[in-house]
Amino acid sequence: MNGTVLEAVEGERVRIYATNRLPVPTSIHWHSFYLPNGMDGVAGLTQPYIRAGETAKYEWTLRQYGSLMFHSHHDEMTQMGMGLIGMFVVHPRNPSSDYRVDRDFSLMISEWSVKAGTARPNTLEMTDFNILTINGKVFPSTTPLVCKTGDRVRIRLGNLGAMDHHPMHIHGHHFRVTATDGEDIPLTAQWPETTVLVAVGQTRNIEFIADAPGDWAFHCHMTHHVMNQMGHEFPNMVGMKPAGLDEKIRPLLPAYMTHGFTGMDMGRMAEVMPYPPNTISMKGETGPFGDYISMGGLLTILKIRDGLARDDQDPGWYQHPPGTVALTASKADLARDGIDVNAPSATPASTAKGPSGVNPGPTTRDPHKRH
Ligand SMILES: [Cu+2]
Repeated sequence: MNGTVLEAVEGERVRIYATNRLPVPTSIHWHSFYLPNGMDGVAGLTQPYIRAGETAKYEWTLRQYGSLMFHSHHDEMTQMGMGLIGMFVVHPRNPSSDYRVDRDFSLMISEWSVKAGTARPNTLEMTDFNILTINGKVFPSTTPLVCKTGDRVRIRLGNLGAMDHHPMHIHGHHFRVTATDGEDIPLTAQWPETTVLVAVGQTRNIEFIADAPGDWAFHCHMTHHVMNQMGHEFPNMVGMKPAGLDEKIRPLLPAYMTHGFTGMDMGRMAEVMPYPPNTISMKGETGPFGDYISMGGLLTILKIRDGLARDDQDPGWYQHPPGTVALTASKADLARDGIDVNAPSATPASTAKGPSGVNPGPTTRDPHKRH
């Protein structure tokens, strides 16, 4: 069910048959819905179990619209941990003119514990989740959010992971949070943001005008949530040169890999050292400049293009207009702006004033810094 989106219209009477193909009992809870208590789907509390092989019937009239969710409400740690979750979008019966958008995306966030080389989520895990997904996929397998320049865009975010809240961050744009848990926020109560926290059990709608062509990252801002296969078992080697260490340890631990002495440049690491079978790469893919995009997990790309057709086609990488990409500074640039990259960074000599008189800060390039 992980990437499933059910859709209906406010005022409709829905009848949903839930067939249990598990070897154990289950139930389905309709999360944030107004409904009769007996349709709420809490196994044992509001209904008998749906036992293995049985089909239950849920039926009620939708008295609301919004971004809502559904999930197993029996043995949640196991069944939700195995992915029995989904989004349920109810559209308004009489949408106001300002409700309409050109693009409407639904992204369900969840998290899994899948140890390297294994094929099944560890549902006993309580804190250490290592695979974080959008609609059941990690970047670069996540679906890009394709928009035409000028489109009004809605992104519906839901989080039915076990433990982690996700500050979802957009690049190059500001949005407004327009709805929480299936209720609209009045226009007068909305404010601009670039990051919205989507806590476990919440939905958030965000809206913005896609006015800047390009490939814009949209991702969780927690740094290990844009990586895969993270774990606690590894020592911190940053700043240390572990020459030959991996080769000595690998006869004892075949998959052993030091996490680098300058950082975890795992994309490149993957090229020289294969992963164990049934294991996802730690990070992304090679981008348009031939360099690796060092993010996986909770990342998708907002691809905005001029004059795009209505149907969602991945237009490939953005072709930047000449002169609009941050490239290596030329000697002439540096000389013109009085930048001496070899000067000690703490002395006044290295902190040349920019044209505006604002101190531009240390000029030494930090290869690990990213926005
Ligand atoms: Cu996160």
